[in-house]
Amino acid sequence: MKQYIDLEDINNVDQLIQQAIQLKSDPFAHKQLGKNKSIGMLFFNSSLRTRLSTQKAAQNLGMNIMVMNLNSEGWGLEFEDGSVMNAGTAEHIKEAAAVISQYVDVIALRAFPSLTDKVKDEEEQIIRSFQKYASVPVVNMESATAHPLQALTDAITIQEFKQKERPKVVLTWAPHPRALPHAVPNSFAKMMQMIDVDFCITHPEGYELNPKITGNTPIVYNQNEALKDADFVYAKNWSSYQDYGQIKSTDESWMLTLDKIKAAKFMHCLPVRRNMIVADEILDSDQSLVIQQANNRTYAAQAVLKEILED
Ligand code: AN0
Ligand code: CP
Repeated sequence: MKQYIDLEDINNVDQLIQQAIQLKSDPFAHKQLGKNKSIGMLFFNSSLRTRLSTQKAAQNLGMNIMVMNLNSEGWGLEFEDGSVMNAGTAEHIKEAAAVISQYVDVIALRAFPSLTDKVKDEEEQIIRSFQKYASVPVVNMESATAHPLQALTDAITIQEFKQKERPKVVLTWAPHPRALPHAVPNSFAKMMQMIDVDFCITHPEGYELNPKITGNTPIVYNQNEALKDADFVYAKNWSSYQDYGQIKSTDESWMLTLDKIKAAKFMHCLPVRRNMIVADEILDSDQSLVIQQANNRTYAAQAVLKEILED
């Protein structure tokens, strides 16, 4: 693997899932692979899981780790080509990416969308600029439109817990007080199209994701109908894609309860707002996989870093 910007960078998804499960059973088997190699983890936004699990994954492979919160600790970065830098930004991405590439062997990056400018967000300027000006592989730790490490984690978790060959998986929108990105549902939907599951999406009207991403995936506006006979229920809030970044509904009847999901397993990428997205009764029950899911973040990242180091 040359980079992990999005799910298209995966050569063989089933093999990568199996590799992650293998690494989970023997995390230190490749401790020599990353010897004298470094990863630079650069954050423009908050993180708990991505930061710690990717760090742990790199550590398991014997790598050295450098972490930097670029927004608060670095110089203000300029991304526009040819700009006269007489305002807020102090350093151009051309120098920054080239310099960082001399210190590390892999750059991992988190940069959320503005949610105000759809065109700009979809250009993925930050991660694409790093890809362009860095001379080392770039790993996406959640960009404006994609969270491929999370999606790989989700596929691993479904593989581990499925009880039938082709389980029914439902992605459901759920209410949230703040406008959230589309990265997690985008990547989850794409991943579900790559593995053998019976997949549908449910959300209130007006919450359609990018149709280029949802493709032929069935969209059901009636949540209860969508949830019928589900094996896995994946909850996530996102803001409107059509009316970009807007909150069109906070309808609390979309919150997940045990009564709604019946015997299905519950998944969420975390962090989750309790009794907003999902009731305590689910998160505190054995049906919730969120903790096991978060554990798999380590092995998803480790499988990806291993392939990058081997390449
Ligand atoms: C972020 C999101 O929805 O993209 C990160 C999730 C992994 N969530 C929040 O901002 C709450
Ligand atoms: N799921 C996830 O990416 O969590 P963090 O935002 O805490 O990294």
